[in-house]
Amino acid sequence: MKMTFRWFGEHDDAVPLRYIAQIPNISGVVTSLLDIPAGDVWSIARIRHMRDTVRSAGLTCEVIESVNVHESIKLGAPERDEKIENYIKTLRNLHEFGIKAVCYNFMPVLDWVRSHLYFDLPDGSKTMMFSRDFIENTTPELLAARYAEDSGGVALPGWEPERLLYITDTIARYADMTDAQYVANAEYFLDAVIPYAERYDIKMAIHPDDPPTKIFGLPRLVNDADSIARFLALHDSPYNGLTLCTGSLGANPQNDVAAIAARFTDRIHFAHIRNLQFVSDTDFYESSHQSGSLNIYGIVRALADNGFDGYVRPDHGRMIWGEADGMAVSPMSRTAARPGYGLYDRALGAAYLNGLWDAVTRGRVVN
Ligand SMILES: [Mn+2]
Repeated sequence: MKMTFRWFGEHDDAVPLRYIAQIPNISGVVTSLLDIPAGDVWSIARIRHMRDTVRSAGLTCEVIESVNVHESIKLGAPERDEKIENYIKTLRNLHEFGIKAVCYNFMPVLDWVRSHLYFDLPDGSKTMMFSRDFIENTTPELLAARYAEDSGGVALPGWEPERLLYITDTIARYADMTDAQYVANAEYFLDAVIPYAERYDIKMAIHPDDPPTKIFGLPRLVNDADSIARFLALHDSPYNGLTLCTGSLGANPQNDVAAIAARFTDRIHFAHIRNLQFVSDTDFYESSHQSGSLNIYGIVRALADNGFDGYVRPDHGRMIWGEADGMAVSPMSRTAARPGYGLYDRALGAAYLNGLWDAVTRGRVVN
């Protein structure tokens, strides 16, 4: 298990790399080039600068989250071949700088969805929340506007301005698409890309749908054990793998996340581990890594028992210790901490996960 931490880049993250490097047992950061539009090639120069910046803090840069998939690929539109070619060129360039895994998702139009970015908990912390009723009574456009206002103008990954400009039109293009067509479009992408992932030794790790249920009538691809098995079989290679996102999969109370972790360990290359607290069958808020509805111990143990040797990062945390109140983590920082991505609660999460891993593996021969 290699413990990592998500970092959004030198101009896009309030948390400095040197603080991340002080978290016990952290080996590297998971990062991206957020300003490069989906479908464009990541240049050698940009990747080198990203890698060197991370290394200068004594951290490794081996996992990218994300290289986004252009909408035409998800739609099966004619320009997809050119965009897939660009995706492969990006993988080739990432390979030159030692990238070992790429997290990506195949969610139509919208990335992750929450109803609240800063929901107040009784202890004074703030956290993200999902209310099914709220989502069913809003529109994607209203939600995007709400996010922009709540996040103080920070471009949220998955809700980048260039994506939002076309949100209404793009959603309309999915109106007649069946789930079977959507699966076929994913298969087309995998058949083209995975042979190159093998050549460049980059493990592709799809992120499950977040939340794991239909949103605004859009198709869904990866959200429970059956759909994970179906997806991995579309192109049967160790390089066609999964990001185990416990909070995404766990948002469906029917999903046994520990059982999913155990069943697919050899195809899990990256794990996002976080907890959530259900307030009803459909609604939840993101709780601390230790306290919540999910059995994080059982999930970590399932990974350890099955020989997991991939990357892990603590996932979303609450905003604690004043982080959401405008208290800058770094005096040099130009941006506020992103919802879910403050320093403190994620660092506590990493410490908890490290402790669990130690407790279940000490004295055993594991990776
Ligand atoms: Mn995740």
